[in-house]
Amino acid sequence: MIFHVLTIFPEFFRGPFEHGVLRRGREAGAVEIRIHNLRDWTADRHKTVDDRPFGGGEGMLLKPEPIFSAVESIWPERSPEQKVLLLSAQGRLFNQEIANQLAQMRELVLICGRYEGVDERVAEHLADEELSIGNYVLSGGELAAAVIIDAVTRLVPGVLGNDSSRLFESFQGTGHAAGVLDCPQYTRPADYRGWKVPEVLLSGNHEEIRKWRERSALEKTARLRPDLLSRTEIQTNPDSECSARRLQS
Ligand code: 9D3
Repeated sequence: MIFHVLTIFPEFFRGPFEHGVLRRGREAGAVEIRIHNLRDWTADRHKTVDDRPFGGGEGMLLKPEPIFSAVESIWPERSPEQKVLLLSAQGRLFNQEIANQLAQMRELVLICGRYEGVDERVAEHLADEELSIGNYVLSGGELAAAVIIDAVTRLVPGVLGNDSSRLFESFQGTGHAAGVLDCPQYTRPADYRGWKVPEVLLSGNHEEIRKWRERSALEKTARLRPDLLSRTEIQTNPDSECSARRLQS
């Protein structure tokens, strides 16, 4: 998989891809990340990438010409396995299902929005998808591009040593089994500052551990992510056993 990133801050991407899964993916030759400076596609002496909005208003917008020139020079033609993504606050909300779909592509261009936004003709006539990573205000698309590259890279075959988590998540729309969060997990020491690991986890009773994990995962989901449970069918019986099953979305 090749990721092209189009940005006015190429230096921003010095760090994020040098660690962990992203670094391994690149070293294994499974992914390649090419950073492109938008200013390289300007035609004027001042390398202008922005301009004022027609109709008035605060701030500046990214102009269309350098963005179209860059994408058209990276890909003179486009195949169905090459997608252009515009990262903007107005985009469709990125999620695990979109990550799974993007991981099927051969090559992606990620256009990082900046200032007050991007001339709408980029969204209408150049990008295949306009994506946001969440309902909060960022100062540009660079962090969003890094988030999407991380989420997609770990789904690319040959990036994770052990395939199981990758395959598992690719069956789930959200990455949460049956619409439930992971259960709380503990490692040593068994007593840290007087905060003790739940006794059952030290008991060696695998059936009791399984029940505790299922119940505590449901409790935690209800507390932190009740939205996930609205799509989950929960069954309980008198020995306080419970199980959750994801309903069809
Ligand atoms: C008048 C409201 N504007 C500023 C408060 C809207 C606005 C313009 C430009 C909000 C954010 C931005 C810059 N953000 C992005 O380019 C962006 C983004 C985001 O802000 N949130 C979540 N995902 C993304 S992806 C790109």
